[in-house]
Parts: sequence; C-alpha cells; structure tokens
Amino acid sequence: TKPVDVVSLIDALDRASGSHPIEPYRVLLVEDSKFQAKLYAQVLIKAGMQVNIITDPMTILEALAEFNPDLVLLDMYMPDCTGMELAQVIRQNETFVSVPIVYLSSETDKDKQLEAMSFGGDDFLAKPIQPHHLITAVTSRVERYRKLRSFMTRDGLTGLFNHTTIKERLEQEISRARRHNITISFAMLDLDQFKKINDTYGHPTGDRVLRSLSRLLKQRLRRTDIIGRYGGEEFAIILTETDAETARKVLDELRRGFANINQVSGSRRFKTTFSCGVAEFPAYSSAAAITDAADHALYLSKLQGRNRVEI
Ligand code: GH3
Ligand code: MG
Ligand code: MG
Ligand code: MG
Ligand code: MG
Repeated sequence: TKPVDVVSLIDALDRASGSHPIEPYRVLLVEDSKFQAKLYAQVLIKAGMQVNIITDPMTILEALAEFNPDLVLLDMYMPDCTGMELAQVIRQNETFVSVPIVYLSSETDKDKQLEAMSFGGDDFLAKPIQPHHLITAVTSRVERYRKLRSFMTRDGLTGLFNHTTIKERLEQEISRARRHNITISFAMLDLDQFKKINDTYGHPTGDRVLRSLSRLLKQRLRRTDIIGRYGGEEFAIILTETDAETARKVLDELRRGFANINQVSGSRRFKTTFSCGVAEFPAYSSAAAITDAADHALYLSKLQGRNRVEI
C-alpha cells in the first residue's frame, strides 16, 4: 500500500476549509408597489436568497447599513424620488460604492434606460421579467461582486481578513461597543521564532504553519469573532462582547492547542508556538489605544519567554 502523503492531505484540508458554506445572497429590493415587491421577493426567496423589501425610499441608508446587501434592485419610478436619485445616494456611501445596482422597471425607452445607468446603475431589467431571468441576472452579479470583495478584504494565504479590513472592523466594533455600552477584546498573536522555522524547514513549510494556525482559529472561535492576518506571521482577533480576562482564557486554550499540533515537513515532525497580547474596550477607548495596548502585552509575552498570553 502507498504511504499516506500527510502534506498533501493537509493541503487538501486547507483548500476544503477555505470553502465554507455559502451564505445566502442578500438582495435589497426597493419598490413602491407592495404587490410587485412581494412578487419579485418570492421568486428570489424561492431561489434561496434573503430579500429585504423597502417601499419607502427614504429608509434606504438605514437598510443598506443594517442589511449589508450583495445587490440592490431598484424601481425607477416612485412617489417620493426616482431610482436614479437613490442610485446616486448609494454610490456616495464609501462601503457601497461598488455594490451592484440593477434597475427593475417597466420603462421601455432606451434613452431613459441609458440615462438611468449613467447615475450609477450596472444593469437594466425590464418588467415584466421571467423568474429565471431575474434569478440568473441577480446570481451572476452577486457572484462577481462577492469574489471581488473577497479579493479586496481577505488574505490570499489564509483566507482570513487582511490588515486593512481588520483595522476597519476594529473601528466599527469599537463604535458599536461604545453605542451599546459593551466590552470587546482585541488580541494580537505572533508566531514564536518563526524565522528559524523558515530557515530550518523552508518557506513552504512556514506557509503551512501559518495556515494551520488560521485553521485552528476558524474552528475554535465563535462565528461572531473577527479574525485577521495582521502581517507576515502576526494575527489579530476582535472578540465581540468579551472582557480581557475571558479573552485571555480563550486565547490560552488556543495557545495550548496550537502548541500540541504536529507540524509536518516532508517526513519530519515538529511543534511550534505563538505569543499573544490582549487588551479590552472600554479600558482602552480607541482603536489606536487598544492596538497599542495589545501590542505592548504581546511584547511582554515575548519578553517573558514566549508561548504565553498577557493582558
Ligand atoms: P519572535 O519570536 O521574536 O517573533 O521571532 P520571529 O523569528 O518570529 O520574528 P521575526 O520578526 O524575526 O521574523 C518573522 C519571520 O516571519 C521572518 C519572515 O521571513 C517570516 N514570514 C513573514 N511572512 C511570512 C510568510 O508569509 N510566509 C513565511 N513562510 N514566512 C513569513
Ligand atoms: Mg414604481
Ligand atoms: Mg512578528
Ligand atoms: Mg518580530
Ligand atoms: Mg514572530
């Protein structure tokens, strides 16, 4: 029998863990006619999508922020404003500057359709529309948008959030925590003596170690925790609704788990560790302050011999 190739097995596992279950597509449907809104929503829901209907265009900004749509389906003519005006409003919002906007209207005049597109629309669908046409149009746009967004927000090696995204999310989570008076923690992890691992086993093995830590974090942390690769061999985690003492326990558990993993390089096996620093909001009350505090705690962990978690 052929010996099991552990390395390729692990790589296969990594590829599989990168393709976590697809979240349903979120479509924001802006349509003043309740009857039509229901009709189109039903079609999309049947196709497995989540639909948020707004019949009052004035609520569009709240709906965008709360629902975080993958696509906006816009009626062109409504009593209080036009779809074109709404498209402009959406495009002024930094977060939604590239969200697909698709008009869904009975307008048949090509010039008017083109004019609507010039206000920031990506596509024009004419009512009445066949259900499968609507589903296909929405699906292809959402798929492309999600891929693009993933390239922009995630790290290629681990699939975790990249540096820019984790910093943005930290700002957002701190504002949210301030509004709702809740505690959150921020943890920074740094692999110990990682340069030696690269030097001893080679860069590809180092990359595999980075992915093994990423996999452990994804498996063990809660869905609400926000995990990123902060830099080369540094990771950052935002633990929502968690105080520093609890975060320290969680991270210490992960630290022990990671230290026990048998890392693989060809026929050789070895173990490796990380150090970690934790800080909490509101004890540190801005993104900059909490980052500095976590970084300082990480520095103390290194100073005290590595493979430990400090607050
Ligand atoms: P310390 O315990 O003090 O953190 O020591 P260290 O060796 O981990 O720290 P140092 O900052 O000296 O070295 C970090 C190393 O991480 C150097 C760099 O080559 C390696 N590294 C950074 N990014 C990657 C990567 O994407 N893949 C691999 N394989 N190595 C990386
Ligand atoms: Mg209308
Ligand atoms: Mg480092
Ligand atoms: Mg260093
Ligand atoms: Mg290091």
